Amino acid sequence: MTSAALALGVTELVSGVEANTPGSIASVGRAFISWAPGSLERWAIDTFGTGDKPALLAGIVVICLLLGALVGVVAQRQPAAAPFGFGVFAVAGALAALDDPLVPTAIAVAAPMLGAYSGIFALLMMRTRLLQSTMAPPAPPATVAATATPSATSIVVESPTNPHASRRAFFAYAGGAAALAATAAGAGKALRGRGAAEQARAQVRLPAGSGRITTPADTSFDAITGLTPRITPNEDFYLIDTALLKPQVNPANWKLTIEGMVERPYELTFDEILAMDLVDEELTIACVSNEVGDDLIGNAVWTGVPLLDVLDRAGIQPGATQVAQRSVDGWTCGFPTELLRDGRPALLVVGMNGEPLPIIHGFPARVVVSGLYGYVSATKWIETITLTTWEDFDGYWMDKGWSKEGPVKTQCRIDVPRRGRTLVAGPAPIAGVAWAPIRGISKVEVRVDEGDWVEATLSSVGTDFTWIQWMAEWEAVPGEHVIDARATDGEGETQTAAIAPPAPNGATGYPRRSVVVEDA
Ligand SMILES: Nc1nc2c(c(=O)[nH]1)N[C@H]1C(S)=C(S)[C@@H](COP(=O)(O)O)O[C@H]1N2
Ligand SMILES: [Mo]
Repeated sequence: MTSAALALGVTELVSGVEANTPGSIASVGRAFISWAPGSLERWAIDTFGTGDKPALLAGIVVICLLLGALVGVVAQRQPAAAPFGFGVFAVAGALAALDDPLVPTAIAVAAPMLGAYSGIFALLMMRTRLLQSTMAPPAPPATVAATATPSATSIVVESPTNPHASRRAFFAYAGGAAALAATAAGAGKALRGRGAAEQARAQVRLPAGSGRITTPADTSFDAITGLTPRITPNEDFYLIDTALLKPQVNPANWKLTIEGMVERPYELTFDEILAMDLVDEELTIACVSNEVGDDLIGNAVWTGVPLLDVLDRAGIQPGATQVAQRSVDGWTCGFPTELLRDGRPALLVVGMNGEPLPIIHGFPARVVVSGLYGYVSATKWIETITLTTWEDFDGYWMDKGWSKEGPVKTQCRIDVPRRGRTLVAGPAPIAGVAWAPIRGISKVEVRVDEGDWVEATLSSVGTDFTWIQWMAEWEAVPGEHVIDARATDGEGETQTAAIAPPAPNGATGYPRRSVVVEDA
């Protein structure tokens, strides 16, 4: 087990030699996520979720250590098990790393190999100690001097021969190897996160005034305790992606390539993007896997260049019906080119709520397209935009049970009364948010205990591209109640009551809140 830890540690150390390269453990995790069947993958992303997925990484480490322990036990009888067992590990690790576009090939191969070599070496060394400790009677003192070179053979020859000494030596070696493993893993981590991306981000200056809400800001609804604020602060913004370790992109070594069915393929540096005409758009984006009533949705002021400006510079060819995108970590998606010309905001984004794009949200640049779920449009850490045809390209989620087109469905959420709160009888607000980006919201209604629908008051909001806050007065009477809500979009279409799960193209049904009201 210790030798397996050493193997992992050395592997992580070697892969840390190149800054910002994921370690093999992370690559295995990535491979697990992307090779898993769609449903399991969805589960893993939702469960390990919205943070950094440490649970998955810890799980991989524990499984490796347990398998390592097994190899150790078998190797006690059969030393050949050591090279065999670790060899299998190394090959699996290398395959996962080779599949990871963020890992250079040399490191993908060298890191697990050196790791495995360290593991085998440590295991065989400890095995020798252990065998000697159980050997009786003690063999005569070794005649080969302890000055022999520290190779595997010399260790066998110059070993102490007293069983107790051997046992002590075994534990000393095991302890030493464990300490070395921890040091190596730690050093690898430190090397990797040299922070070039974070430093570069700290130096980015967006145009003065970026991130301001451009339409009249009615903040009166923000006073309702528990109601979602109109603008989602960056630190509260939902986080969904397949990346176990967020790509650390140094904009100095990055460019965006525009290629495919265009007249003049070209590349844009980060500075060139910043020098273009940047605009601010307040836009709500949502994840297709958001359940009714859940919070994989957020609203921010995005600063960026209209995507059409970027693509027109390359000259889009007439037959190019799909805008395909790829991130530095190999994630892909695509949407119909015609959506760029129907009036919806579609941006190459560099700023979020007045700040440079946070690393976890795609620094240095990402795409945001109003009215489309993130899985078909919102590439973070974007690297390539390829104009192609609708038939010729399928994005990452396409063969995993999700629809090729991903328009955001009309939906609303009840925030107040808050979940799990007991109310006191009397006036109580019912409030929440509603969205139907690009169509806008014309009406929200609520009902209590499946009674008559009552129209809620809408906060004033300037565009059809954001969610709106809504509120209704309610005289709460003692007892248990259920509250439902439904939204109607700007085209007069009311959201459906039919319950559907997120797959393949977004959950439907009315949001419902159960409340208990006590006597005043
Ligand atoms: N590179 C990359 N970009 C990605 C994804 C991803 O897995 N990798 N996930 C997409 C999905 S499914 C969503 S919903 C949004 C979420 O963006 P956020 O994490 O900034 O909220 O990012 C999109 N962009
Ligand atoms: Mo998503």
